[in-house]
Amino acid sequence: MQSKGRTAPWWTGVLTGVLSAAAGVALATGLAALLTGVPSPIESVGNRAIDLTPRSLKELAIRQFGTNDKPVLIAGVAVTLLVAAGVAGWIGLRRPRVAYGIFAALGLLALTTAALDRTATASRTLTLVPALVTLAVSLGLLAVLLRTLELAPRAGDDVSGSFDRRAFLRAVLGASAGIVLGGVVTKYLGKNAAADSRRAVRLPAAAEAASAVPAGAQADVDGVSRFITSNRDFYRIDTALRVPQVPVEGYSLRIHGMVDRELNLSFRDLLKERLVERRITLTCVSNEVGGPYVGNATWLGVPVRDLLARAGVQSGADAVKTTSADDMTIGTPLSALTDENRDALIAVGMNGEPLPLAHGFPVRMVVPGLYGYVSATKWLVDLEVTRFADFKAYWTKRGYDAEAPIKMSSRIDVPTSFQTFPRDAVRVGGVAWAQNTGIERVEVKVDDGAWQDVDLADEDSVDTWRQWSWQWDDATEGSHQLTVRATDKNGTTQTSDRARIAPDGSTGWHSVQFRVA
Ligand SMILES: Nc1nc2c(c(=O)[nH]1)N[C@H]1C(S)=C(S)[C@@H](COP(=O)(O)O)O[C@H]1N2
Ligand SMILES: [Mo]
Repeated sequence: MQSKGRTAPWWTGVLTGVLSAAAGVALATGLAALLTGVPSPIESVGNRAIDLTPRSLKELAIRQFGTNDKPVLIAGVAVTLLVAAGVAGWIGLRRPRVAYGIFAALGLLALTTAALDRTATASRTLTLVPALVTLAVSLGLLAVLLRTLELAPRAGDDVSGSFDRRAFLRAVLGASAGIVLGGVVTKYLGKNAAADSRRAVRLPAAAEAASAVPAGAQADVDGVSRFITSNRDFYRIDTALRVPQVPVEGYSLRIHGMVDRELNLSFRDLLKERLVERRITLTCVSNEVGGPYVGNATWLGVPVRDLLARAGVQSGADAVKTTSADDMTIGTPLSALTDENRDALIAVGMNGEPLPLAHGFPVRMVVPGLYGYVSATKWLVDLEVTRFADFKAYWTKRGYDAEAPIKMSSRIDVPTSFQTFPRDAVRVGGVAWAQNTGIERVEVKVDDGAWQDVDLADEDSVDTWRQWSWQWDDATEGSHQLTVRATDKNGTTQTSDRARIAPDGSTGWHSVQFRVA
């Protein structure tokens, strides 16, 4: 018998909701970690959020959080869920049915987002299991906990009642144990089939190795980027909350569409092809002027044009649509892939190693001169020869241009913002790139002074960035601004017009404030 208008304290309800949801999600996350290609419920909700997020918000997230946008999104989803669950539990003290309803709705959200999750590579049925576990565990715990909170009349007291504290405590401990178990399984027992597979890969030597990097390619100024970006430092941009797991066992690349002969190549088949090594500077369209989303690596791979020639491209095709294991679609002009003067690669190696998992293991595409979102498909599984008129790629649907050559740009690495130099040692430097065309000239100016030519480091190739350095000999004390601009080998100088990253890449000059003391 429950006395009217009285319930257990509000916080017991909140705790009930939070613990029930957290235990359900934690156990499901542990389970997902044991299965290959099955996202956890939080990831599936996050993945859906990524695909539904308007472009402007994505740009904001990248600007605000950089490559941390993923942990921030995961935390956002988790906090929202726990708040909703806490409120549901609190309401449940008076109206248990409403609480069950809210939990059922959250479970339904988990189920739908799992069903729609394009990053899942396991079977649909398996993909739904974590969401079902979440639903069952959370609802079950909610029911158990809410029952322990029902008020029973105290002996000799018919006005107030009390709930069964021992039973409540037991249930709280049970739910907490579920959370700990899920966490431990996720952290220590989680499988990564792709990591295991990668460890076993031995790449053959290149049939055509890259030439040595020219000795003078690295600008001699402390703090300027390394000419070759290490795999660890290489920027990462993708929509994958969790890196897709694509073991080489069972891997196959399908080449089809407007071709005479469809090809299906296993990872071993690819390694038997003529592998060439090329240094290529990759750039993201999301790179703001002066931004970090650019990197230069040595890639090992099969020239795409070799495979296209074997497949036999039919007339009328003007595009290649590539698809990744996580269902990212990317459209690339066919001409860029068949161009004899630019080695577009189906890459398997990066800086002497198999591709890192986050950079597309086991196979990705790399095309000199095109922004990543129109060329650099990671976890590549499907290549279709087609026409631009016949499809829209992921980012094209979201307002970015279908074709996007990398825009010439230059960046100041030294000084960093508000760095202070002694007057006799104002040495600055950075990088400039104009893939496919090459950098001819870089100039800097201090404040509103005249443009001055810098020292250009040696060129490696037109497809790699070029470093530069400059010394300000008659430096004056005080605060200054350094600005840089580049000119390519066609004689075009970087425009000062500021363009935003959408729809086809930023423009403008990079400036940095510094001090001379
Ligand atoms: N599967 C997949 N491939 C992808 C992307 C992605 O989101 N998913 N992002 C592209 C973009 S926008 C860029 S700039 C490059 C970045 O490659 P990196 O992370 O190895 O630097 O990958 C491209 N390939
Ligand atoms: Mo990108």
